Amino acid sequence: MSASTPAATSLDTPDGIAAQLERRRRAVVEAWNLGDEVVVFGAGDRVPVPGRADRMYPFRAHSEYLYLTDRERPGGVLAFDPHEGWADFVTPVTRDERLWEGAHGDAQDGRPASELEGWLVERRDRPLASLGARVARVAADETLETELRYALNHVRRQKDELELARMRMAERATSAGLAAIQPLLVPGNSERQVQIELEAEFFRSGADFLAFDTIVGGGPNAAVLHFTPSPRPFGDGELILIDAGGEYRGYASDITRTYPASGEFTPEQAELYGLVRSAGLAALARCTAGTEWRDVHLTAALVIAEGLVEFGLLRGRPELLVEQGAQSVFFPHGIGHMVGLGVRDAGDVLKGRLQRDDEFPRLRMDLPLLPGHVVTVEPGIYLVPALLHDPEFRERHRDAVDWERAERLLDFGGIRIEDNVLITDEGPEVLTADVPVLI
Ligand SMILES: [Mn+2]
Repeated sequence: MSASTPAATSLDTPDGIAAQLERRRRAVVEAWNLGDEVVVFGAGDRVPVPGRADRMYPFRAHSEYLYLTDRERPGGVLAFDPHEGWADFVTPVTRDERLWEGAHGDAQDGRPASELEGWLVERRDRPLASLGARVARVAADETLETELRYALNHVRRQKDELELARMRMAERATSAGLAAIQPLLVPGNSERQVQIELEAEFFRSGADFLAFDTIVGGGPNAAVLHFTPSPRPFGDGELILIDAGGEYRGYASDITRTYPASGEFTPEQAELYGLVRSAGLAALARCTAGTEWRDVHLTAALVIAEGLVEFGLLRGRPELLVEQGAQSVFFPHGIGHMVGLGVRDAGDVLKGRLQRDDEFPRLRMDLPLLPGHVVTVEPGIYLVPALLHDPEFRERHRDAVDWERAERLLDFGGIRIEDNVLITDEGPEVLTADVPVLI
C-alpha cells in the first residue's frame, strides 16, 4: 500500500476549470433560451447535527450549483439574467472561519452575498426560478423550475473532460481500495474490518470523500442490497459482497464486486456468479448511443430469467417470465443509474413519458443513452428472505418460482457485479475495467 497522493489531473487547474465553467454556463443558457425569466442557484447552507451544539455535517454544495461554479462554499448564490448574464454572489469569509478553520479571505472571486437582495429587488416583477438549494425569500415559479431543471439535467448528463478526469481519479482510488483488501477476504475477518481498510486505502489513493456509505455484506447479509458493515465474521464458504466508492472533488465512483470468503466458489455460487456476469456483459453491449435505458435493463433481466430457468429457481418461458416480472424475485432492482457528480447523478424520465411509480423494480431513469452519459451497470441475484416470504410475491409468482428450491438456498446471500460505463460514439467504455472480475 503506497502512501503517495496521486498528482491532480492536468485539467484540474484554475484555467482548466474556468474554461469548463464557461462552456457549461454557455450550454445551459443555450438550452434554456430564456426571454425575460431570471434564475438563481443556491449553494445551500451548513446543516447542524441535531443536539450536538455547533457540530455540523460536512458541507456539500448542491450539485447544480457546484456544476456551474465548482465552489464548495455555503451560502453562495449564482444568478442569471438573460439580458445581463451571470452574477456570482459569495459569502465573505468571517473572522470565526479564519480563527477556527484557517480560512483565507482573498480567494473569493464574486460579489458579496449582501448585494443579492438588491439584484432580486431590481427584477421582482419577472418570472423567477430557484434551482440548486432553494434560495429563501424568493417567490419562485415551480413550472418554470421544472422546465429549466429538466434542460439543465440534459446538459449535465453529458460529462465533459474535467468531469471524466475527476471520475477517473475517484475510480483509481476505489480500485486501489478493492485491491488492498483482497487478503482480508477470509473466514474470521469481519465486514467492519474490510470497511476500515477499504476506506483508508481510498483516502491514501487520492479520494477526498466517500461517494456513499460503504456496503460490505458477508453470507446472508450479502442479500441486503445496502448492508451496513457489522462486526460479524465471515464464515467458511460464504459470499462477501462489497459495494463502495471514493469521491474526488464531488465526482464519484461506484463499484461492486462479490468474492468467496474461502478463495473459491462452491458450484452453485459459481453458476450464479457466471450468470450475473453474463447479464452484465449483455447489458454492457447494449450501452450504446440511442439505446433506451429500459432496454438495457430488460436485456439483463432476460439473461437472468434464462439462467434461473436453467439453474432451476424459475419455471417457464424466459420471455414470459420477464413480462410477468418473475425474475425480479431474485433481481429486485434496476440495472443501474447515472453516476458522476455524486453517486446518483441527473437521471430523468424523458419528457412526455409517464413516471411508473408502481412498477417493480422501479427504474431510476427512462431515457435513451447519449455519448457522454456515464451509467452504472449492476445486475445481481439475491435470495432475500423478505421477498421469498412475502405472501403477495408468492401468490403472484406461484407457478413461476420453485419456492422449495429457493427455501433451501435461504442463507445463500447475494451476488452483484457493478461497473461504471461511459457511452461514446465508438461504443461503451468501462471506466472500472481495472477492477478484476473473478470469472
Ligand atoms: Mn450503484
